[in-house]
Amino acid sequence: MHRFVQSLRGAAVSSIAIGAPQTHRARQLLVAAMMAMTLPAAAQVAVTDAWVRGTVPGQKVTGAFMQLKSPTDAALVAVTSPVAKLAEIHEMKQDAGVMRMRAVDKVALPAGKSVEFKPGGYHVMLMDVTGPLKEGDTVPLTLTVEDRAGKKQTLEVKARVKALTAADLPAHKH
Ligand SMILES: [Cu+2]
Repeated sequence: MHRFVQSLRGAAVSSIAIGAPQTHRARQLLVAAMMAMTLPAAAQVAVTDAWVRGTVPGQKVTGAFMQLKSPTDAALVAVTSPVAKLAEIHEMKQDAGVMRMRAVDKVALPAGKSVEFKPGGYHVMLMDVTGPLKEGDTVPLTLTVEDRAGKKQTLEVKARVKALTAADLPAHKH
């Protein structure tokens, strides 16, 4: 009986002894793999102050705004969000004295320069919004950024919904 317990204990100890380094090694490999995947992205574009303008029931269109800063020359080429069936990158500017917005294929993110998406300028137009967005809600956005070599990376961003009146988004004219 005593021997049986001894051998059991021995087995348990040896399995821990074998198990621990394996787990540790597996973790190291996992961390290495994760770093290999996320390092280029982490060194990529910083997104700050991401927010979405709130909507009222029935409102299908709103804007998302943020600041983007890339350490290397890059461009924002696409945005998607689960709250909108379609998201476009828009630019708003004066055209013969009238403020107009138009969809653009990409927005250049020059190295080290902060590029602002704001009401009256570049913005992400969320269209066919699936439901009302209330102040304090979080809207996930997936940004696709392309580097100069044409390599694409995606960034997950959580944008906070601000009240409808938070900033004035000029009338939507296309
Ligand atoms: Cu727009």
